[in-house]
Amino acid sequence: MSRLVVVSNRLADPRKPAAGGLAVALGEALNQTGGLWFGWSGTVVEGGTPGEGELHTRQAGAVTLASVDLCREDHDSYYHGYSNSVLWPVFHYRLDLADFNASYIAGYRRVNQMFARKLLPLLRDDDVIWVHDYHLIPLAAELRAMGCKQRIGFFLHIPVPPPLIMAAIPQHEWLMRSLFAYDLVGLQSEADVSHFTRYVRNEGSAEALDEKRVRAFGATVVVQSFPIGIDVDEFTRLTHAPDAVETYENMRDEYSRRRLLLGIDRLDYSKGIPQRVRAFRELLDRYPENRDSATLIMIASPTRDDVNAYGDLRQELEGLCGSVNGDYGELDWMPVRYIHRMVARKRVPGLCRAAAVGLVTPLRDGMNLVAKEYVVAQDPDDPGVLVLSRFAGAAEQLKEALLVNPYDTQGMADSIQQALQMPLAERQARHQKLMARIKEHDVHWWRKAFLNALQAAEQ
Ligand code: GDG
Repeated sequence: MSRLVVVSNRLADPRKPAAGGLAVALGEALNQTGGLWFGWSGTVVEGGTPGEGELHTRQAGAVTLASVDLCREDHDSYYHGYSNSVLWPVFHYRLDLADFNASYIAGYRRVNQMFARKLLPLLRDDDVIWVHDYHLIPLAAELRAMGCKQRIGFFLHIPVPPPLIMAAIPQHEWLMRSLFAYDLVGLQSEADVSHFTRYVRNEGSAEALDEKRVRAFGATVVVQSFPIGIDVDEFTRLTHAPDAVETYENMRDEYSRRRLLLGIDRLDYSKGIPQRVRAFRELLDRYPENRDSATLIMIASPTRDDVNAYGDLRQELEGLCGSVNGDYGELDWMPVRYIHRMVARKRVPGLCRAAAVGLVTPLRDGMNLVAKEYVVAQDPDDPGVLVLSRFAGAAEQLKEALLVNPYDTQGMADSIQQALQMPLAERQARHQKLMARIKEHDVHWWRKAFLNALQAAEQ
């Protein structure tokens, strides 16, 4: 069996439970092959030299963790700049929030080149390399330029935008051409595959060789969707562990007369959080029977605070929550409970189980794992209802959720009302179907499907 090498912006120690489903699933594969995980150490060196960073290696069981530091200038232009102020907003269709500062691209290239330079000497001839996400799109091209012949696959965790949105990025052609240095490009959904192929047809004069192989820019790549899943067994275990049970019971007792609606996201503008509060306000307005009853718990954990658009979002959300509470709150009932902190992972399933409605309403999302976690945490005998944005990658799979358009405030309020009123038999039937699909396509399926396709991709 070839050794697996995983490359991602950040590393996680796969043995630590806080690492999350993805890290655990990758860790499992790395452990089987005695693998290597390579990425940024998380350390920013003030005043360091651009394009240079110290390499640290340590052993975590059978896995070698190799990481490099970034100097301040590289970090700001590669990470905050090109990755999170250009690629993240544009790939989520938010041209209005993109900051096309011309200096960012140099840092992005420099860090990808440095990653390639530091990784190359650590590689063995029969390694299989799996690169993750938008921070590292040009990594394979940089590795190939240095003579790397190993199989390299890429998985993009965020959406691929339609061609004309992609074309707004000044370096769009270079980025898309870079993807053709991989042997396999994995995307979250069929919509993403279709955007990718349409782009290369328009801009790269692609010929599709068969269903999955695309030839453009003088190279051939296999492009396929691999919808990412969660670790269902692990999340089920967490749901029945004492911390989650305690959280569930506390919530149930505290809100015994009330119905809980839950949102859990990073406080990111792609997640449609203000739209959700507006729909909730509309629910209280149009369906007054929910006043003094329906309570929206919104956990919006801090993220990328240094990027301007995130501060603006926080302010907008605080204003919205304050106004709903001011207009509808009673002495003993606050309609919105907004928490701008990270909740401990072990409490998340308990919160999900206590909520009659799970609100997952992104404006655009690669997949959205919270949707799957919410379903898995439910009591199958008395399950809650998932209200899911049609613009989440997960909507391609989770058809039995109530699919909503987060831009349509009234429509979303109506769907939330429908969820709150749904008869038990219908809730059970929908939950059963959702569960079956989430189980079948869990994170282990995802990892195996990707790695099998990478092995099979002709070089
Ligand atoms: C990217 C793509 C794609 C959230 N708040 C708290 C907390 N979380 C956990 C959730 C879930 C994870 O973080 C978020 O996963 P998502 O999939 O929803 O979103 P992104 O972070 O944007 O991830 C996305 C994913 O990559 C995988 O490919 O699905 O589309 O954008 O597990 O539960 N966890 C804890 N406290 C919180 O407050 N402990």
